[in-house]
Amino acid sequence: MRKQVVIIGGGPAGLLLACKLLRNGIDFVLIEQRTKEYVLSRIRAGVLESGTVNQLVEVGVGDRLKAEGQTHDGVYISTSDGFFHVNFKKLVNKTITVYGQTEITRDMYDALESWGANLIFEAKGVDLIDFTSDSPKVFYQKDGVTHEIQSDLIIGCDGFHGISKSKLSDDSDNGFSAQLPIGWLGILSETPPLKDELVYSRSDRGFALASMRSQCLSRYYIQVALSDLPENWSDEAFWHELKHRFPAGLVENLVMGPSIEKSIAPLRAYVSKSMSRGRLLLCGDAAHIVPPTGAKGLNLAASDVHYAFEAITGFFRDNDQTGLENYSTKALLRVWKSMRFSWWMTQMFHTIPDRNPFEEKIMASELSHLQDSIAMQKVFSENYTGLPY
Ligand code: RFL
Ligand code: PHB
Repeated sequence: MRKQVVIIGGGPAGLLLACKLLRNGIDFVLIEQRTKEYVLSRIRAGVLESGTVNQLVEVGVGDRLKAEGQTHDGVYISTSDGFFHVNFKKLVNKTITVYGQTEITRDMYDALESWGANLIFEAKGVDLIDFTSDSPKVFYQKDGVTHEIQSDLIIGCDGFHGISKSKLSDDSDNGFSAQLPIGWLGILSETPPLKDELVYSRSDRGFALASMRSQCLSRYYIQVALSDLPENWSDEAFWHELKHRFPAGLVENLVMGPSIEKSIAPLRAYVSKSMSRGRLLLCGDAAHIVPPTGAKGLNLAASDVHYAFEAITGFFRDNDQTGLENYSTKALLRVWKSMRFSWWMTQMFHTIPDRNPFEEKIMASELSHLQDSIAMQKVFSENYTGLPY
């Protein structure tokens, strides 16, 4: 098989790029190692920046998002003393949209299938070679048969555990990373959300977040030790702990119910030194992982795709390689700014075991500064709603 582009990975990054290429007549194949059902069952992101929403709408997959996504003007922030609201709309005239990653992924798969896109599922043993030459190749196995695809470009959208990331350098140390000794225990429950908008909480017992997917589907998280396991937490224990991480006045009307999903996500940070090598470009979690505080992961995948698409069209339309050469520098600039924000929010909201009492005081003071200063709230709003591309 010969294609202009091979996309490896069918998560949000790979799917968004596929939609863009298809709409612009660039011939591609997307190969995903799992089944579609498996990809759709992963409960992850919930908050979209306007840049992400705009891209989805522009590419023609925004109808359900526009109809069912909830626009939020701000977020609530709760402290040990009470809570306050940061109003993005008023401060920076921007909003966010609450719409699940599962739904975006479903919308993009539905659209791509109806447009007749070339999608290959359950591709095993994926490997890529010759990407520093003009004719890179991708191999995969399906139903016991090995396939070879020759292409002009390979776009690695295969997440943090994918193969593409390992191809970027010859040594194993390809990036900058930090691991926190904590994770987020998350549950999904068919109950109305705590409030009309998200509530981030810093408490003496650790971080908590009240999020949502719709008016009858809530997503809650509490900070736990990295070594903890979901099976250690009954629903009762989860709700009990959650209630103790918000001020009493805020949770008196909390509606509790059985969890329909329960999992722990580690809090880690990783940024690749480079996001490209020759004819191989990385997008999304394949190139970086941000801690979930601030909801930047999926949104960064979308901004990477925006830059990658510019480079790809420049290459095929104008026969110009400059975009490919500049892709990594351009994308990394925005990645590091989002990482800075996520890292700062993570440090400010969590109690981190190896931090000393002085450092805890400084972080509590960051939060009270945010509460008191309109200038700080403006900076927060600008970052939370998404920096420009
Ligand atoms: P994905 O979603 O991991 O998709 C990669 C795909 O590649 C496939 N794959 C391969 N395919 C072929 N060959 C191989 N060798 C392959 N290896 C892997 C995988 O099966 C998979 O289908 O990466 P992508 O597309 O870059 O998307 C990134 C986002 O999924 C991620 O950043 C977000 O989910 C992060 N995130 C959030 N981001 C937000 O913007 N807003 C949020 O509110 C938000 N909340 C979250 C989150 C992530 C969380 N977890 C579980 C880490 C909340 C949580 C709890
Ligand atoms: C979510 O709803 O899953 C969510 C919301 C905000 C975050 C992270 C995750 O910062």
